[in-house]
Amino acid sequence: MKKKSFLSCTMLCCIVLFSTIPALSSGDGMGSLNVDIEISATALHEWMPSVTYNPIENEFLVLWHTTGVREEGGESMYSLHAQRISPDGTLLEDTFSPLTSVGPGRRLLPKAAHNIFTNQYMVTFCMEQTGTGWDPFITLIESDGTILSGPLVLSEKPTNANHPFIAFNSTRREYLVAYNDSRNGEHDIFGVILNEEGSVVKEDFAICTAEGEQQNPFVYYNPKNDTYLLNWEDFRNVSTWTEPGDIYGILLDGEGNVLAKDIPMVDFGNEDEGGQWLNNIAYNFVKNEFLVSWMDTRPSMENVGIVGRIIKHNGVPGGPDFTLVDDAPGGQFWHQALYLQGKNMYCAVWQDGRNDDPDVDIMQPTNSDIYGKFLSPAGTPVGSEFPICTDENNQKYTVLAYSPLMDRLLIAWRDELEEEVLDGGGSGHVTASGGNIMGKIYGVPSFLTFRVLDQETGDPVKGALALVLGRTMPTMKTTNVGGWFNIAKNAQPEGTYVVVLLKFGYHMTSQLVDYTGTALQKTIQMNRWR
Ligand SMILES: [Ca+2]
Ligand SMILES: [Ca+2]
Ligand SMILES: [Ca+2]
Ligand SMILES: [Ca+2]
Repeated sequence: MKKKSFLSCTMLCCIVLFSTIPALSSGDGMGSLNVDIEISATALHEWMPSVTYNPIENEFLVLWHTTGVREEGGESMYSLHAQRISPDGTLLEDTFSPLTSVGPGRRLLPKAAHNIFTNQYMVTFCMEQTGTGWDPFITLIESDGTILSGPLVLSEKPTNANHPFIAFNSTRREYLVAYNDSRNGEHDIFGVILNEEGSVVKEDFAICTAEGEQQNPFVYYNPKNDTYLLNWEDFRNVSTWTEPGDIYGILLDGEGNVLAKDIPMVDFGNEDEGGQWLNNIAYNFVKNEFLVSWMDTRPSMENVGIVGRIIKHNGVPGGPDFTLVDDAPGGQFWHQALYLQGKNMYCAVWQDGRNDDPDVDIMQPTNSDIYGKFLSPAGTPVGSEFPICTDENNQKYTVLAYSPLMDRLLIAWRDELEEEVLDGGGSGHVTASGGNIMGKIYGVPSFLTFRVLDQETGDPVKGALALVLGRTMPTMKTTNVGGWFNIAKNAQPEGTYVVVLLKFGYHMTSQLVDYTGTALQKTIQMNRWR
């Protein structure tokens, strides 16, 4: 043991020494890796993808629902589907369904939240049942897609619940699911808190029951304060959701109690107010504040654009709202934004009409595309907007998730198809059309990606120090919660490298690897002291 300790000390001294050497010049940047993925292109009509990143397995989960090409009320009409995707864009195993069976009811809008403690996903969706109509459900699945429990109905009322959204509470190891339903007449926002086994902790409770319609809740969990920020489309000031509404929000504590109620995220009552729909929330871990954003039709916009606002951790606006995306011709709307840890930037992706016929109705586009941009923590542009998909016809409903380990985004969307047989309904109030789910890995290429596992248990070894030495400056990394570390490609010369791993309680481990110019991917096992 003494000899090992001496070796470890020597290594640590080396690390201290090496860490004083300045870093190499910048390597390949964001977007140098750009991989197109056909996620699902069956004869069914694929709709509305959602994407979740799993830091334990270092992979993405994409969920969607399908319609069409089936008998009315038949077994698999409106079914749910899932696909695991690696950070290099490889489809992992086959598509699977997060439901054990498919009944006669239609089901749609699946969204997942990942639990880093159990490495499971809770999936929420809406399903149509005889007697009660649309109800919100959850199901619990393993990271490999194995179904553990569910479907469990969260609220069974004949009130057309819809637009479910889910967030994981990493402090309490619970989930909050929010949705809208009309048990009180017009749509209100309700929620349920569940534990990580899928049992209800706080039964179906009212989140916003203001006058008029409130719908389409978005939920973000803030682990620093153990709070949830929600926002939704709010039509308290108009007669229905097709008229120009607003975005309101609420701040809840970890138990679901109200901390700040009726947060008007967009100011109502000014001349330039316009209509707001399609809300989003991103969370800046460093500043402990939120970027909320939405589609906006205010008269000062060129056509339709995206507007955002900083909301502080206590629910108070950090300043006035500002234009996030509006520079190009045509409409920019269906969007998602998130914060990129480590980069200290936001990324937004959206459906863009700049390449479409200028006279086209925004709701009936003929050539919409997907674009993206990076933004500073204050919401100002970083670099120029970049095209993500400008293929013929319509690309819509774009979403994204981020792997901080790989510094890569998975961006997914629906590619509308004219040639697919149009048989069967659309998706809710959305017009029927054929389509597929397509995607892109957009990010930074790798030099080396390793996963470190305990030899005995096979569990990830997190917090291990990894030192990579060779024909370039030494690089030091720490393994993440899944035992992974990754080094970005940075003009490393081909040749032999040595990877040294250190962690208290484990024998020092080293491995020689040959780098031939293509990304190295390996698993290393570490042995515990005895
Ligand atoms: Ca209401
Ligand atoms: Ca408004
Ligand atoms: Ca297009
Ligand atoms: Ca299809």
